[in-house]
Amino acid sequence: TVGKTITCKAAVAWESGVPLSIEDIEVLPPRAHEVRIQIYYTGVCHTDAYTLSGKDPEGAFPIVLGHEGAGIVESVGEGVENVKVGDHVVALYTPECKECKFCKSGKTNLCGKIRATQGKGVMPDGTSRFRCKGKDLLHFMGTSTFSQYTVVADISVVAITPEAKMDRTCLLGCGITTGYGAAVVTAGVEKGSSVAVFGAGCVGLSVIQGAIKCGASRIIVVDVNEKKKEWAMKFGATDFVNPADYGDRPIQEVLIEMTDGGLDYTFDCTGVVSVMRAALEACHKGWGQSIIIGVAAAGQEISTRPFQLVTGRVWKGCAFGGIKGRTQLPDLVDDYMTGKLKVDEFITHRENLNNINTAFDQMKAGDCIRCVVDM
Ligand code: NAD
Ligand code: AHE
Ligand code: ZN
Repeated sequence: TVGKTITCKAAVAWESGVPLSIEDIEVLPPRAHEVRIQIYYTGVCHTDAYTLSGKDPEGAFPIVLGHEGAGIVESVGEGVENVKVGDHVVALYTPECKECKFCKSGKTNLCGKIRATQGKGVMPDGTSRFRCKGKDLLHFMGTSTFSQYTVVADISVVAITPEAKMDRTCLLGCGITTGYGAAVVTAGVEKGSSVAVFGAGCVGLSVIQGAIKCGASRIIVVDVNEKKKEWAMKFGATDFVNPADYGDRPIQEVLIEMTDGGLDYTFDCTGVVSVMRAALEACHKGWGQSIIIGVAAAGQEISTRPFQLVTGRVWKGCAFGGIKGRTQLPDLVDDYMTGKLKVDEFITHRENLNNINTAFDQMKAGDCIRCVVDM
């Protein structure tokens, strides 16, 4: 198939707010510095549902969604040196070129090289590699993992050990890495710290893992879904707080009281702007840091009294946990292989590509941490 167009199945989002439809699509060969990957497994993340809903200002249609995928390199274009045919890989929605001012700054994992075209849903040369029913389909987050074959920029892919099962490693393409990295890299939680995690989905539970790795002594999980208590405790939280148990009382007040003045670190893993505010205000005066991970809908804004920052609280955020995919993801996979990082535990549901819309329904139902789709 090298150099040829491949026809395969993909879940196509023709327009916003409508379920995905399984189509035969054509996937063109990779051009220079591009890689064609056979996707074996993909996770479904809330961000896919968010873009499908039409609330993402960057969302455009028709598009092949999906950004949490693992597979094997089928072919490579001219000049590709970082991966070869047969490599087991994870797709990276946060690429790493190692050359741009972002990559060289040592201050961020955000890479600037292809961000503009990625946001427009096209490959770095401005065109698409997907065709269906005579139309071009857009790419999503530089990855489009809801297709049996996808084409990505070479900087948007990393090879990992073939020993790791792909139905697990796909989850390192977003949710798990995001939460874990937010605690370990972005916040740099110190030993003995107190931490509050708002939202115990895949991202929040992964923040717990990261906080434990850093030696946090108290980890309070806040979630409106009582069923998440068991999940939080299983991952090592020390306390669970359900805001519904406190009526109208602002939850930041409850947390400040529980912790003698507030937390060292808080994480928003909900995407709800009022929760982001509570997370910031639950931080300890003088040094508490709040990290925004959740993606809020278009038009939503955060607010607080500036006094909260004047008195030493820090508000920040991260994408992909601040993790540099090509440099750091292989080590995370190794941590998984040696039992230092939980991954299997996150998989609560499985579906085949034909039933991918069921995976979206499960995600909304509240008892799903991650659904892995077998391509
Ligand atoms: P999820 O839906 O599985 O988990 C969210 C949790 O938040 C749920 O358990 C829900 O009950 C809880 N919640 C909702 N409203 C709440 C409230 N008002 N107070 C307390 N808890 C509340 O989602 P997820 O897959 O874990 O993702 C979490 C968020 O992170 C989403 O917004 C997603 O789009 C975003 N995300 C961001 C990045 C990034 O790189 N920044 C990466 C992955 C996901
Ligand atoms: N496109 C949206 C923002 C969506 C967003 O914030 N995406 C995160 C990853 S979420 C993964 O589940 C991200 O990587 N952000 C950094 C970036 O460069 O996109 C919007 O509001 O326009
Ligand atoms: Zn995601």
